[in-house]
Amino acid sequence: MAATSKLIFLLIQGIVLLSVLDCANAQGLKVGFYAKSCPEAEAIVKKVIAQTLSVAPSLGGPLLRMHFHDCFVRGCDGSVLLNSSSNQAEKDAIPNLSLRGYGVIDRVKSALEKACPGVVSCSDILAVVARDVVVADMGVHWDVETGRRDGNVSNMIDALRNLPAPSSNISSLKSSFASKGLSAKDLVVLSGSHTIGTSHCSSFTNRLYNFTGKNVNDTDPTLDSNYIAKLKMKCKPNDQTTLVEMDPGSFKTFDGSYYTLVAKRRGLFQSDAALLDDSETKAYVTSHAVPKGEASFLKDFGVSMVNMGRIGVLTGNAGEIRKVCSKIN
Ligand code: HEM
Ligand SMILES: *[C@@H]1O[C@H](CO)[C@@H](O)[C@H](O)[C@H]1NC(C)=O
Ligand SMILES: *[C@@H]1O[C@H](CO)[C@@H](O)[C@H](O)[C@H]1NC(C)=O
Ligand SMILES: *[C@@H]1O[C@H](CO)[C@@H](O)[C@H](O)[C@H]1NC(C)=O
Ligand SMILES: *[C@@H]1O[C@H](CO)[C@@H](O)[C@H](O)[C@H]1NC(C)=O
Ligand SMILES: *[C@@H]1O[C@H](CO)[C@@H](O)[C@H](O)[C@H]1NC(C)=O
Ligand SMILES: CC(=O)N[C@H]1CO[C@H](CO)[C@@H](O)[C@@H]1O
Repeated sequence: MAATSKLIFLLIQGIVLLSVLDCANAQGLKVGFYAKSCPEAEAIVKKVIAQTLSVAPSLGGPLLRMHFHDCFVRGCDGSVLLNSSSNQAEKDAIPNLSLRGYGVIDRVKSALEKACPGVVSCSDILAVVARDVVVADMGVHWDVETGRRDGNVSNMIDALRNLPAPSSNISSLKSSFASKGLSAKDLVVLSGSHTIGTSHCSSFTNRLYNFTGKNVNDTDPTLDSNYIAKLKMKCKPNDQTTLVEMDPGSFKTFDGSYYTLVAKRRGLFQSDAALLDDSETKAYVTSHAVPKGEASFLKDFGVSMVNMGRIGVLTGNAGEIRKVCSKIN
């Protein structure tokens, strides 16, 4: 090959390579994956979510949380949506007992199947829904990568092993996130999700009663004692049903007030309080516990959600596009 034609060949190769790298990350996800195959996909999701939240605003929290639970168990592959069949599915694991909103995902899926049958995966629906919930709750928009495909396995034991408990300390939270390729910054940023939604008393009553196991009146010293008194009025020991706003007064607004609460030792879970036990996560909490900290949190949140949305994804020919989100094809 003559020197010039060889150079041209290398140049073209370089351009092809660059354009491939440009629109897709290493795992084959990209923003606008459905632009050709289902151009209305994201608009359809947005519309169903807006309609849903206008009549049932409290579904925002569970719908955002669902993407987290999906991604931390077998990767973001829609496994959280599968019903139990021969085995017990993730849905039946204890941390999942409080997940709601499966019917909303089914409605989104039906609308998408009508527009573009067999094209949009259930795992991508969860990722786009999570973004739309945040936007609807007055958070900020980020571009969601799509192109995930759905897995065909869901089991309860995986959920129990992979989802961090609300009683987790900082070292186990950091190692849980690290095992998914997420950093301490992702941990502190994504925990900011607790600015919306509610929790069952049972997720934190251990901090209010018999914390040390010695005396029924022992409480968690890392929780503000005035706040303990308020929480005790709402939550009696062994209460399994009462719901408490995690960010009282603004639980429907996706803002930075989570960090103000945590800095005041009013984070609801031990996992929230634990963010003060590591220098990096603590610095993030304190520097965002001020009004001007909010904008940078909202920006960071989109970045960390994209990171979370890449965990263990199936792309290309792996997995399948489920027709119904609660069962494999
Ligand atoms: C860092 C480890 C985390 C722990 C230990 C944790 C734990 C919990 C617990 C125990 C609840 C209350 C469930 C209930 O009792 O009803 C909850 C609620 C929630 N979590 Fe987390 N979470 C963590 C991280 C995340 C992440 C990464 C996200 C999203 C990206 C998230 C989003 C939410 C939302 C939106 C709610 C409210 C759900 C509702 O309104 O029903 N959490 N979390
Ligand atoms: C999965 O379970 C839900 C709730 O029990 C039910 O409404 C739905 O129809 C089930 N899906 C399938 C495919 O059986
Ligand atoms: C953190 O929690 C893990 C798991 O429960 C435990 O093994 C570890 O000893 C705890 N670390 C500290 C510093 O308490
Ligand atoms: C407090 O916790 C200890 C240890 O778990 C338990 O043995 C005891 O029965 C509890 N006491 C009450 C009043 O719940
Ligand atoms: C717990 O506190 C209540 C109310 O202050 C008190 O009546 C009770 O005696 C205390 N119980 C114990 C075991 O200290
Ligand atoms: C699940 O998916 C894998 C890989 O895509 C495939 O080899 C396997 O046969 C599937 N299992 C079922 C039960 O569909
Ligand atoms: C979504 C889901 O499966 N929720 C169930 C969790 O467990 C409780 C108690 O067993 C059920 O009532 C919910 O339907």
